[in-house]
Amino acid sequence: MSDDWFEETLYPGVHSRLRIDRRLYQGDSEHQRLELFENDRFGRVLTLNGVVQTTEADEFIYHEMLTHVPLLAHARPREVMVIGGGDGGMIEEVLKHRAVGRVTLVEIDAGVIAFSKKYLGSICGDAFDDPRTNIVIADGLVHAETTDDRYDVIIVDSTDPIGPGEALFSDRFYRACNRCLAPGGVMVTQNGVPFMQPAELAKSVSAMRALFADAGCYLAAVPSYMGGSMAFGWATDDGALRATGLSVLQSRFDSASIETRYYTPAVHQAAFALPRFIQDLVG
Ligand code: AG3
Repeated sequence: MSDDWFEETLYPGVHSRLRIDRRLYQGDSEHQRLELFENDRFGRVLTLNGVVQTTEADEFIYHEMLTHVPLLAHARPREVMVIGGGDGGMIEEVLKHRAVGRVTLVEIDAGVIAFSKKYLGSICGDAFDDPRTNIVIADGLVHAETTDDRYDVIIVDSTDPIGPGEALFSDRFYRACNRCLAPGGVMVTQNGVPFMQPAELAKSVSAMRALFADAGCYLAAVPSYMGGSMAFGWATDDGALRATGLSVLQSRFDSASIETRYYTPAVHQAAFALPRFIQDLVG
């Protein structure tokens, strides 16, 4: 048995380790340090700058909850933008919605896309080559501030707010997303694990609240992001979207005929129920 371990040092005072059963890649892209290894429980594990980004075994939870929740809450999502998400898992899930005409992936690091095509086929499938996929290699903040496109759904699939991901948690970034969101559109964000990163969630949601009529978060526990449930930011000018009823969600889900392993309409609704300490963080 291997005695080689990957140690995540994201949180001061609390590190977590995954055994490296097979080391597949280690190197530096233009923007960050990239590592890929196999763990017998999680399958292939992608890390950027020492932080677990996605694993073959549990990526479905994260990617399904950041796609199907906004896409099914919205009555008619045609134009979708994913910021970050260079592993392709998010666009792969978005493309399952036939109603979506185009998904624009704005990734700062072309190296992550090339790498994922080569090593993470089980996560991205053929999504990068889909005719509805539009890949833009750019800083997400700059793209959101300057694009003439308007999006029905914006999904922020970022790293944590350290290094290249930091700008994607700023007031300026949320303002830019608000600008390029179509009327009735919704933005969702990766907002960290509230038990471990409470201040980050509080800051993001309060920044969103200043710009959008409705802002808050919903939750899902993703095992490889240690520390309990992860929070996903929710921001829209249409306050009715978060209250989309179960029967409406069910009929949209049925007609989309998408197979999921985590998402169900009931899970969608329940994900907005917040434990008291998280409710207190988001006001
Ligand atoms: N990006 C989100 C990783 C966040 C990990 N953070 C944490 N454990 N607090 C995932 C990219 C997958 N497409």
